[in-house]
Amino acid sequence: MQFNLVTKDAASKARAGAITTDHGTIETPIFMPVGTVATVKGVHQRELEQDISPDIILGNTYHLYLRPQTEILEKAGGLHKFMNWDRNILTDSGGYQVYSLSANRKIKEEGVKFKSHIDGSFHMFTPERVMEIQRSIGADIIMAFDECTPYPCDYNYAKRSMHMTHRWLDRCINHLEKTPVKYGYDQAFFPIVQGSTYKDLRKQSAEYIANSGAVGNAIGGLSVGEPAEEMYAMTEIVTEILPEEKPRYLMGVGTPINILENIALGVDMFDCVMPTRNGRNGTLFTQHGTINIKNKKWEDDFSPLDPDGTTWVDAAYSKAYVRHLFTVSEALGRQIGTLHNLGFYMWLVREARKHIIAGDFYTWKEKMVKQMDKRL
Ligand code: PRF
Repeated sequence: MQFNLVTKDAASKARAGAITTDHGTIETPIFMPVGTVATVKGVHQRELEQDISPDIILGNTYHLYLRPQTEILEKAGGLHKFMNWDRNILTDSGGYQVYSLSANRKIKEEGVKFKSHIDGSFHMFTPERVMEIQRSIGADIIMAFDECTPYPCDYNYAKRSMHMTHRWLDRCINHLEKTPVKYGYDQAFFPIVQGSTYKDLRKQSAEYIANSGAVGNAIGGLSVGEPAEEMYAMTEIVTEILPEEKPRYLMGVGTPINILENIALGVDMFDCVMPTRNGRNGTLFTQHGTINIKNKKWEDDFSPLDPDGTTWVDAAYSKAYVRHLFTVSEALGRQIGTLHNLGFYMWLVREARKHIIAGDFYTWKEKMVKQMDKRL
């Protein structure tokens, strides 16, 4: 994996860059649509490739390990072939899903024992096991096994957890060296900064992660319920320390405003279920604010779904029609909502990149944040 910094913004810490892997080039800043179980929910591959066209999507180790299971993915020749996606994929390690999804879990130094949210069966994730699973899935970027602390989190717990995440990182790196790739192409490994909302812990963790010498670095443990200002403060501390010449990935963030604010703080990569999940329940993001398309007020509004939108659904369907589809619970409504939101998120990060390169990112960002902060 290679990262080229193209432009640094003068008025903020925003950067435009390009990551290149064996599955192509990813222009940053980037938003990665979430494809948890080998599908970006509600989107055909042709629509994903042609209408949304992200350079990279995300998959989840936890889900793919439980279903279809690693054995099937190996037989398929890896996740790219299984789902017919030949651009980049990143897999999260399960270090978050285990805590947020499994029915119960026991966290120990050795790893995490958890009960499947699907059939109640017991499983054990260790840093070593998670590296092996991610080799079998075969994503282009794979993540360290970490513990994402909840919010709020008491200082002593956060400190102990952070140190364990650091020890787990060393085990991941050791084991990865001994575990060859399965499908002939390279897999880049990203470690994850933790430390909850404590400045000294964030600083210590960022230093540890920076020293691990990885090709890219991630920031975890944020957007877990803390106020946005606290998230931005933590991002700022961490991006001051993480090496400038390597991509920075802020995990599970966030709203369109969160994304622009964190780009301004030097983050290059984002993922979040928000555009897809909210798209399925009728919450649509636009340049001028957020719409609940199920609202009665759209009942006879025959104007385009999003007059400023760049995805074909934005001009092809009216608000009244999409509202109707949600009212009658038709799958097409959820599909249109998903395409609109993913199209909007991709537009937003591509536009951010253009403005970084043009040199007016900061003023554009300020304007966008103001106009998006509305409910329509
Ligand atoms: N760790 C991992 N994945 C994550 C997170 C984390 O802290 C978050 C936190 N927002 C989202 N996804 N491994």
